[in-house]
Amino acid sequence: MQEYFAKASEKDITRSIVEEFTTEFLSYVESDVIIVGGGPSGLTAARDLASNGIRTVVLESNNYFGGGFWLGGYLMNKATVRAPGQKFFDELGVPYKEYSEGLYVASAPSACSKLISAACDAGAFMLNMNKFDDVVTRNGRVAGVVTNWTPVSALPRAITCVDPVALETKCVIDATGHDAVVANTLRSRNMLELEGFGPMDVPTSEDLVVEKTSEVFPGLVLTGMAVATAYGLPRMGPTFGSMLESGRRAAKIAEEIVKG
Ligand code: 48F
Repeated sequence: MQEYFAKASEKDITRSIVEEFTTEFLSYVESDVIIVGGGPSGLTAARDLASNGIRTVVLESNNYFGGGFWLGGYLMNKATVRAPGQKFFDELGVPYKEYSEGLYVASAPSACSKLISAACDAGAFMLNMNKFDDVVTRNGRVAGVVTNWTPVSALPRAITCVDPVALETKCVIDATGHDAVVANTLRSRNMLELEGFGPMDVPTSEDLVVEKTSEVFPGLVLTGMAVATAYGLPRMGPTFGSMLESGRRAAKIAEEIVKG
């Protein structure tokens, strides 16, 4: 047999995976910003923050990043944005067409993969298969997240006493979509009120999601559909401009928090 590949063997491959992962993980046990949820809003925030030199973690419970951005709606993979949302397609180099005046449509896999790639290239630490479990609070502020490997939550009850670990940070962004998982850990303790999202109204929802993107609790910023859940805004239709714009706004707010 002609040897086509280099001689690295199983032990070298194992060492490279474990050492590279743990080295990176250890350097992000303390970070500037942790974004929980790697959908369109979270990834946009990650890209903006990391490109400005802010040490950023994206914590995602799925194996894949992208959230609802892989599909445009109704299981059909065309992503729409209303103007001026096409500027994000321009920035990412996503081909698109103007479907009607001010309404733009692109391949969702193209847009989603380019956004994931942009967040990685900007230098965010991408931590997938990690399920957010709880917040860390200190002196009345959100100061970190408690996380565990996602498969732990699927273990039988008899062996679920697998303790998680915690990561410390200056700011957490809840980008977990409609479920607003991070904000809900505060709501369940009566530390925060969440109104729950209302019926669909795309034009109203898009504007308000961006406008209401904010720090809802010291150290906790909401972005994307989590904003609608918190403020009782109409649910979003299958369009993404406000998810991307809200992510950008969340990044600005988080950067101000980090810089004090
Ligand atoms: O739902 P998702 O795409 O959130 P988004 O950025 O965008 C919403 C749109 O996709 C769409 C819409 C507007 O067009 O209505 O729904 O607000 O992404 C949320 C991400 O959070 C992850 C989840 O897997 C997904 O990738 N997530 C949810 N719970 C957890 C989590 C958790 N406990 N820990 C970590 N990640």
